[in-house]
Amino acid sequence: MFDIEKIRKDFPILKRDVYGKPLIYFDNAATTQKPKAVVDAIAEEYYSVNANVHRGVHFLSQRATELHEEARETVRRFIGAESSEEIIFTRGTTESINLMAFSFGEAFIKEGDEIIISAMEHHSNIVPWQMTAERKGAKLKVIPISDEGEILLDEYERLFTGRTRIVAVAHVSNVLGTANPVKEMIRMAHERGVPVLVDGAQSAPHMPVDVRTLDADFYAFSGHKVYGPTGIGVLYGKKEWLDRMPPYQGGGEMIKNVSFLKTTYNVLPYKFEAGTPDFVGSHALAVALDYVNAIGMDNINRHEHELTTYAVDALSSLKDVRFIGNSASRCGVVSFLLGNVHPFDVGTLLDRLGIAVRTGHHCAEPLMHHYGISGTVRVSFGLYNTKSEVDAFIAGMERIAKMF
Ligand code: C6P
Repeated sequence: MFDIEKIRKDFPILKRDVYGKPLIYFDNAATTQKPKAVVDAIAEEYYSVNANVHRGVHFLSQRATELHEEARETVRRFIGAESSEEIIFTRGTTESINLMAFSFGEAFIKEGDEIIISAMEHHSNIVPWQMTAERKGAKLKVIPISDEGEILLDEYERLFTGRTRIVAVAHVSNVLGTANPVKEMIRMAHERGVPVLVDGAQSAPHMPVDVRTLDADFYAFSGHKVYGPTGIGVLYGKKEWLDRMPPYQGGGEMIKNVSFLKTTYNVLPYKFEAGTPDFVGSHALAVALDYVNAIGMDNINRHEHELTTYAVDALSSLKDVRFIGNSASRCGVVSFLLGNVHPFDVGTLLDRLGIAVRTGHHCAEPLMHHYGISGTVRVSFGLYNTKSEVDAFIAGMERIAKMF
């Protein structure tokens, strides 16, 4: 049962006012609010367990290590990976992709090789690859998209050559909301022996994800977007790839033996986890994943889909609203412009009504160039949002439209 009133009670922040108005939080693609269970887990671990992991023989260290490794197992189950060796804890999606761009780049990308990304990528899935391309003398190729905001699969297919080494693509666009056909894209890449990294920052919070069904070689997501804490994220990689990739950073956990002559590296996944990991964050992330699992990712997906359709229909009835992205597969995100009104003005006026939305380029400047705009107003839903919140937002938009 998806009991929205019960769910909302789990998020203390939703009770607060902003400028004397009840908070309506529609900026979930940037970060989600945290259920009490997650905040409590963080406090509880600091109050009663805190000790460094994998280092101590003492009770607290053993217990902290257990929680950290249980969290890895929870993540493994959440994304359907085969082994917890394939789950690397990072600081978030950005660090996961940087790890990939560096380490995969070192092992497999040479001068003249090619990397494929799409026109709708977040900067975090563009810049690390540009850096690799620069370092290695490789070339970045970009999959074009339609005006509806969908990947053009024929064009994608045409980009492959004998020099293609990797495809890195968003599962769901943080601006357009488009859920890309990544399973099909992975199949097409695999036919040519090319691995695929899926940027799951905007899919992990909104839909059931099974990396083995997708056959994704790599999948990255952030804890803070899936109701967990900031500062923790995940890179999933198939063992056969990770085994062949060099470490990303040196020190601490990633080491087996050190001498001044030669250092040997730890086994997976520790080879990629230098220094003290965010063991409190990993446990709190697991609590967040247990929380969403208890509600059911299918139920969350259905609820958010209803809200998205409802919001799109209501916005369509307003004069002068232009949607940026209009894919049938839209998932939890609606971007739009109101006539010639600057997105920043719309966002500021909505804010005064207690409604938090994001405005600007959403860290996807090349996508803005594609549409010839400088930014959008973006509404993004989470599991606790309601239709009556959407009604309040539409009423706010009607007022703003009249003002201009
Ligand atoms: N997008 C947004 O408001 P980090 O910051 O590492 O947790 O996630 C980066 C990232 C990578 N890929 C996609 C598709 C994303 O949406 C994001 C983060 C936020 O849209 C903050 S810019």
